[in-house]
Amino acid sequence: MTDFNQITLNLSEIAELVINRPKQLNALNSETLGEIGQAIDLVQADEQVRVLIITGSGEKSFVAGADIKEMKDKDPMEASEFSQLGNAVFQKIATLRQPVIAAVNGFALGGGCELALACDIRYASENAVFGQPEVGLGIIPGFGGTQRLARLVGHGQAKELIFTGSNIKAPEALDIGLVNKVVAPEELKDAVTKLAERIAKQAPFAVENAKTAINHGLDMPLEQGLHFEAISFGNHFATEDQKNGMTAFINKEKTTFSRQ
Ligand code: DAK
Repeated sequence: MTDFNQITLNLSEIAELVINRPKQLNALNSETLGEIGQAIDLVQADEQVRVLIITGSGEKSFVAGADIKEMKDKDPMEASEFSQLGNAVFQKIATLRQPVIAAVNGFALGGGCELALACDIRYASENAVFGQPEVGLGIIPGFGGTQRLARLVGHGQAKELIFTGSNIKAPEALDIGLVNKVVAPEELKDAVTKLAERIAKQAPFAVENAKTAINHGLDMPLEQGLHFEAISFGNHFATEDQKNGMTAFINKEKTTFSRQ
């Protein structure tokens, strides 16, 4: 366990980062964002970590957005710096070499929805609520919401959510593809852990490179993406994991992977 003020980080094969401001419904202030950034650097550098789970503390909220009390009196320059800090931290999550799963255990509003969007996979509890309420506060989503939401659910659904500032519940989030799965609140931890364990059993380089290829491909024309995939595919044939994985299949044996 690494010590922070606003978050908890547990580094192990399946690492967990908990945003720990339950009285403020885990709203993100500058300190929380800074600590999340530091935690992501630690995860990135830790060889043992195969998957990162991000969740909020308490039963009510994943993250209820950026901290409105801290944000209220910012001038345009400070607001832009705050947005850049948030974007840099969320981009670190999106490009972290390991897969990141959001365990959305309640409100995921504004910056909270954007935090979930920066993760690779989202599982939600039945009581989760998603929304981008920023236009009702006189601002627009500032931590990637206008970009990542449209890429994930399509621009029509993203525009409806962002223009109306409406909240949607977990089943609707599932319908539009905002989350991968919805489970009862008491089952969320278990469901996310099982998913993480399944990912952690696969060849780590292959999982990491698949993440990179998918992410890069989203920003490229198909032809370029396919070229990127082919180069990356070839690189795996210089790894022990490829040799062990294929040999084990042919010999009808199980194998464990070493990230080599
Ligand atoms: N910020 C600060 N405090 C918050 C908060 C937030 N986002 N959300 C909740 N809290 C605090 C409440 O003020 C309250 O504190 P006390 O009054 O007890 O001191 C405590 O958490 C419990 O909240 P409630 O009493 O309101 O609890 P309820 O169950 O009645 O309602 C709620 C829960 C989630 C529906 C409600 O709290 C709510 O509507 N919260 C605000 C949700 C929201 O609007 N989130 C989006 C925030 S805006 C940008 C950078 C970033 C962003 C935009 C631009 N640039 C710089 C360009 C991102 C913006 C956002 O995320």
